[in-house]
Amino acid sequence: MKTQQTLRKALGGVTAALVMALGLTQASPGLNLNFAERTATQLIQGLFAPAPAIAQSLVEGKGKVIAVTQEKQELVLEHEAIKGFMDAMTMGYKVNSPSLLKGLKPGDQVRFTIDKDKSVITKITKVKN
Ligand SMILES: [Cu+2]
Repeated sequence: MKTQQTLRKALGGVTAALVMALGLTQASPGLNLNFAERTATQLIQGLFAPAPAIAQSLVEGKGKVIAVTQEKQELVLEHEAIKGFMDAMTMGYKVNSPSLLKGLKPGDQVRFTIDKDKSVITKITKVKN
């Protein structure tokens, strides 16, 4: 495909530039060129790697805090429907860190992110009522 060739050409240029930049920072460029080239290649691959599976399993929702259960690291939320995941309901949900519960109290309107794979809330922020 033509676009792929163009992309590859462009990548080659970027790699070469990175190799030079990394090479210049090395004390003995000759010895470390392989290292620089490898590092540059890894950087490039990282840029074009598909998003990790974790990112795809995140869903966002909106709702109201009903209860905060610090000792169980759990929130009870009355939430709106989350498209493709859950209908509107009231439910208890674990948080992945107790710090997420800090400052939350019943009645707070919140936006939250759920990791579907791990079944935990990974992010929660208060919204103004
Ligand atoms: Cu639910």
